[in-house]
Amino acid sequence: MSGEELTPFREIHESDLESHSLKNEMDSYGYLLIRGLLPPDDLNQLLGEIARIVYAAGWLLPDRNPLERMAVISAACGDPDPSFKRTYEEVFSLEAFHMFAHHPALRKVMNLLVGPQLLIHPKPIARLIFPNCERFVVHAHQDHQAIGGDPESFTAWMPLHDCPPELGPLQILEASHRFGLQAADPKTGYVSRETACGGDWVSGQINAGDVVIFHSLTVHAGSPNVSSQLRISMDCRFQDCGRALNPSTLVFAGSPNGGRSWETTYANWRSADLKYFWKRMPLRLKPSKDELAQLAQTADSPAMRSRYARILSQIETQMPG
Ligand SMILES: O=C(O)CCC(=O)C(=O)O
Repeated sequence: MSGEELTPFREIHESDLESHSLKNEMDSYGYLLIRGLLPPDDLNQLLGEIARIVYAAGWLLPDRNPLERMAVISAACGDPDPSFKRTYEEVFSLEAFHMFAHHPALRKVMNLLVGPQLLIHPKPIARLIFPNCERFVVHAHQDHQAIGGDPESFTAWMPLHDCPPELGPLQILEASHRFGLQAADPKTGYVSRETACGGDWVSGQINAGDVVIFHSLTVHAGSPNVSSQLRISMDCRFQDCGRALNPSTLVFAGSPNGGRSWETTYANWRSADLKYFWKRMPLRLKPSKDELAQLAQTADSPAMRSRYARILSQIETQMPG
């Protein structure tokens, strides 16, 4: 379903922000669309760095300005294609990409919503969405299904350029966070749109600088990108650091050896300020280290036992003792 057919988002302008109304809006509808929060220059700088990487990968037409993001259709790829992963790793390793999740404007809103003990989850996600490829559309799901920890956590979704309906902006099932974890396909985590509980599906144009913030139980999806351009957006997650945190948000549980690590991610960073920033915070891991050790012995499948063992060993390295 394209964003054009849906009910428009409720929206708040950056100049009208105050804690009380943000919390009320979130409680009532499960999301906030804040218009004009992020400065265009900051977005353009990050967009430029990402566009250079995807241009060099051959994803964009060579005779066009990379900032136009005109896609080479024959290069279309997405997770888990190896060609996608190679380029994604370069984007993920950008210092500017991680810094963006700590942008003061984003922090200010998150402090209003979450309180002063703000934890920014350290692994933001870049969405590099080729047009006209159904298999890259993210279908309806709840982030809590994958992220775990305390459900009182929030995702901020922001395009790095204007995102009209044809570029595939986010869609939200209003008030769906009020129904707890909803039935999902165990393999994909997708929730059926036909049976999902909530109010109206809402969507519409989301401009550069706008941010959609939603609760971890809010059902949401990407819209199909039916344009000729790559859609580049990022999403990152936030919570109160006193609430339970899934340790997998701090490590690379899918990378046994030689894959991504924080050391490979940090290899070309100029500043140490954001490296392992969470180690300086009092965190409440759930499962705890002891529970991880138990799960590494008792989880149902060998794959899950190895996964827990990998999480534990990376957590022990980060936080010995
Ligand atoms: O950007 C998309 O298409 C999907 C984003 C999403 O599912 C998320 O931010 O959790």
